[in-house]
Amino acid sequence: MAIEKKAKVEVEGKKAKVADPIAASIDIATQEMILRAQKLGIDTVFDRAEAMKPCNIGNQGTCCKNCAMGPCRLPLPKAGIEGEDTRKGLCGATANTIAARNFARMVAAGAAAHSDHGRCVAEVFMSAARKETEAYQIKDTEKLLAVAPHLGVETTVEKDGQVLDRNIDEIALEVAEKALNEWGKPEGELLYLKRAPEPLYEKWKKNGVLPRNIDREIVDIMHRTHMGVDQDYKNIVKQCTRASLADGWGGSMLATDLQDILFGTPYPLQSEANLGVLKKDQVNIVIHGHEPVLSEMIVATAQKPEMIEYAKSKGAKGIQLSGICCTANEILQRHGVPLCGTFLQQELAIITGAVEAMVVDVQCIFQNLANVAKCFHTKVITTHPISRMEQSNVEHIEFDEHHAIEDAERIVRIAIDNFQNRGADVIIPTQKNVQIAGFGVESVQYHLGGTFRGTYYTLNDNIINGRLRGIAGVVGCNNARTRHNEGHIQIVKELIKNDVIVLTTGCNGIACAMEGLLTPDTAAVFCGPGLAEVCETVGIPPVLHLGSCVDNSRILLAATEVAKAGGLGKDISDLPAAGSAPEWMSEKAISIGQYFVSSGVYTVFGATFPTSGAPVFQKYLFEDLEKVYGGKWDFEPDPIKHAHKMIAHIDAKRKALGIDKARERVLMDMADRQKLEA
Ligand code: BF8
Repeated sequence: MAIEKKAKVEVEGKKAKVADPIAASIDIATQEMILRAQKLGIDTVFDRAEAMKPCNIGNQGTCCKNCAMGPCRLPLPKAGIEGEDTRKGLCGATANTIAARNFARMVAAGAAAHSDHGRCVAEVFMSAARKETEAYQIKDTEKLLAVAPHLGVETTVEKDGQVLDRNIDEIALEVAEKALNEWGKPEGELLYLKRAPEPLYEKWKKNGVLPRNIDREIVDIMHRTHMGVDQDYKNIVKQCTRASLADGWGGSMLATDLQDILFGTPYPLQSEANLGVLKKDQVNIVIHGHEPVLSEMIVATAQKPEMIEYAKSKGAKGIQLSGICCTANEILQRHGVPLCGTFLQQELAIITGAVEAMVVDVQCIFQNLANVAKCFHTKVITTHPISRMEQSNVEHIEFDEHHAIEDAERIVRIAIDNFQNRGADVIIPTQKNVQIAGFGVESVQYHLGGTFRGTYYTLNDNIINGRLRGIAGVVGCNNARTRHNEGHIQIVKELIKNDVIVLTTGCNGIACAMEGLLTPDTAAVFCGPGLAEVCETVGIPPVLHLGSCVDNSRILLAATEVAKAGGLGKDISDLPAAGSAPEWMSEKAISIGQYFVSSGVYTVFGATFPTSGAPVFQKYLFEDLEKVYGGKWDFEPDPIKHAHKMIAHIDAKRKALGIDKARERVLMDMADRQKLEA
């Protein structure tokens, strides 16, 4: 089939500006596909970012469109603000109020996205616990038994004076009920909050931010940011904290735990990443989105011998599954399915001409996928009732856990049948890298912790003795307003060069995988001497991939384990640790940032920051919040400065803990060694 050139790089008949591929991405495969798209006259997000500039006032967070008297726009005066900030909207809302309301609505949307994903998993979990579906079973009973007590579910029973193990099916059912209840229970507080270090829980309690249930905190934000309600930015931020905690320590953490129980807790495995994972002679199915409930079924179906035979009967050598965004991270972590690319590469996968089907569920899906697919043979298949596309070439196969196997088989067959429609003009970039992924709280403990003590003590010991300077969580999206993957990679490389071990999730994890940073061999090339020594001894990469964005909850729990293991203070805010989202774009990132800050983590964002038009409010986020929760926000678009702000924070925490001298000794040892070698 010849490629039809339907999506033109044109705006109102005029040739639109197109992206310079090299300026748009650091990745050669991405550059190659941007150029190919331009040659074919197909626009991609990179070109659209050139053709359309963002609204400056919206970017600064000071455009209020919460009522029909507006939008009220409060630009920052060119000369800056001297004296009192007198800017206000028609109702009198100040720049602080408007920016805080907009910020809060981002938290609400982000928390809703993560938590609704969690709810969907909890519903499937309930079906599995009730044995209403053959497709899903309780796979990881060890994890079920570990999670149950945190939801107040007993794992043993007393009978005739004896303590006996409780029936697994009963435990699963009660876990399902207790978990689902967290979204809407009428009173009390979220059960998982007590998993946090005690001083942190006490801080939340003292400040009145313990979430009551997940849904309520999101609804509360929508109410208080309605026209004429909360007009005190500090009070609005308080609710941001509550809703974001309901995400990180609620909806996201439940999503992670229940997925692990249903699909298996990840353990390290080998895979590959980048567009080069697509196969010229196989049926390529790309899975994209966030919820792994259907993709788990597609993974199982695509491996069935009868499906592979069916693919062969249509002239293909087999079926190659790969993924984009966080559904990809989910099936990577548990099955080693390769990553096709990050958020910004979704259109580019189709532009190879090699994709038979792109199967999408929810979140981070470009509507333009359907337009790009029109130019090729690719079928775009939506699967989720809340996430459909208006374009007529999109097929909707609504997933239901009660007929999940049939849904998955139908989708895989559509892809196989489509193989014969593939055009001859297929270009698959050769770039791909090997990666070791599949880390989690359990495997980090196994590799870096004390096996016998069952804690993170050995990791702490390496931080105390200075081999490791500290820990960073580097996460989040790509943003077409910055060079694709440049911030991610420069920041991570600078951190590991300075002996900071990196925990990654989301598109940062994919970017690091594409760059080859997720292999133990990387340590000798890019790491400082201390981190290199630890990686070599233990056999781990310096960057540990912990999964999707809901799996940021794994970072919270890993930090909690470090705090509890001893020697590094008592709270997350005491740790030599920092967070980063170099190229964020999603509202989910704001919710994540807020729950990290409220859990005591210094969190730096790159790209842009959505409150820059309200300096007083921004100062509250960047400085004053630290006095409340021990964590604070920061913004730094320059990747190297960004990394060094994190390192400076880590060093300040080391000093406060009195372990800064240990690191100086380690460095002296290295210099001494070098002198000896000379
Ligand atoms: O949830 S990192 S671009 S894919 S939002 Fe989206 Fe951002 Fe990627 Fe995963 Ni997270």
